[in-house]
Amino acid sequence: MAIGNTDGVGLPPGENLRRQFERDVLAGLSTTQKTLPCKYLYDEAGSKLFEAICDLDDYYLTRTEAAIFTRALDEMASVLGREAQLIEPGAGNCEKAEPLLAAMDNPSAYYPLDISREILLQAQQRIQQRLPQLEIVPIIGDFTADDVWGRLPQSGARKVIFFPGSTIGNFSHEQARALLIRFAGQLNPGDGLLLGADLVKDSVVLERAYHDSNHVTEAFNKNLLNRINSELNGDFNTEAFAHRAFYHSFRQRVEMHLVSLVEQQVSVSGRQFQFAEGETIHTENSHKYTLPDLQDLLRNTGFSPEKYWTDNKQHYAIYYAQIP
Ligand code: AVI
Repeated sequence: MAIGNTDGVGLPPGENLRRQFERDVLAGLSTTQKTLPCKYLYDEAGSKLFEAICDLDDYYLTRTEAAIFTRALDEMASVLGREAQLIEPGAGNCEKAEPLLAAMDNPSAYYPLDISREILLQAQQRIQQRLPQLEIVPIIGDFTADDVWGRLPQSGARKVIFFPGSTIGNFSHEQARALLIRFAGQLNPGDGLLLGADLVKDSVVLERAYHDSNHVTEAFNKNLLNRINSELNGDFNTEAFAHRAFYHSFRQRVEMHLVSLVEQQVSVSGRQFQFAEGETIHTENSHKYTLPDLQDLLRNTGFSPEKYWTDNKQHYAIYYAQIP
């Protein structure tokens, strides 16, 4: 991941990433509430586990969003307009953009941004076969870093930033605002944003989604400990930690933690960390929004909310907003 630090200048990119990971893990395990940034959940094994989560019955987000897209695709395409260019931060395998691009009226370009070169290049080939006229330029990097946005080709076409998947929920409210302000900074009046977000709902439904009966989310969460063991010479015993996910209704978020089942000491990169029995490592927040929250977020970050689509249970929303 291209993270904007300068102290690893001259090192191979992989070594820079390892050092950043090490710094973040050592810092996160040194705070009173131990915490690890959720972006590190997605190594190769973690990304596969996340794909498996998306197929779970309990994890309603992916299929609910997909159903909204399927139902409203033509309407969305007409809102995006003729010859627009689509920019997708964190595009992954681009499977959500593909049907949208196919439905759009002669889109002028697609710029998927992601840290994973391989996955982007495979997606480029696949989409190019289906849409041979479309200009596709993959941009490799971390969309939360400045340098990536500077590499976007500039043209006069209308731009639409496509940010589905409820990824916005994994940012704190402050970070989400900063991110949308960054998006708005890339856009001109009349340009748009298509944003997918998970909505506040019954806590039983929410907690089942993050504590699924197939234990895939447990494996996803614990994989972070395996990753620390293999990349940072750690000695976490994954059996000595339990997966916990709960909805915090005041903060409107599902929190994911790893709970130490015993008092124990763990070594990472030669440093020792003590865990009391019951102490947790906070590994992820997944914020849930109401429709008015989303409108406020969009208005406070320079957008004018224009239209939204939701499912009949109002579990999930896709918002279209424009720069006025
Ligand atoms: C990627 N992100 C939107 C997922 C979510 O629902 O917050 C990550 C996830 N964590 C556990 N399950 C899924």
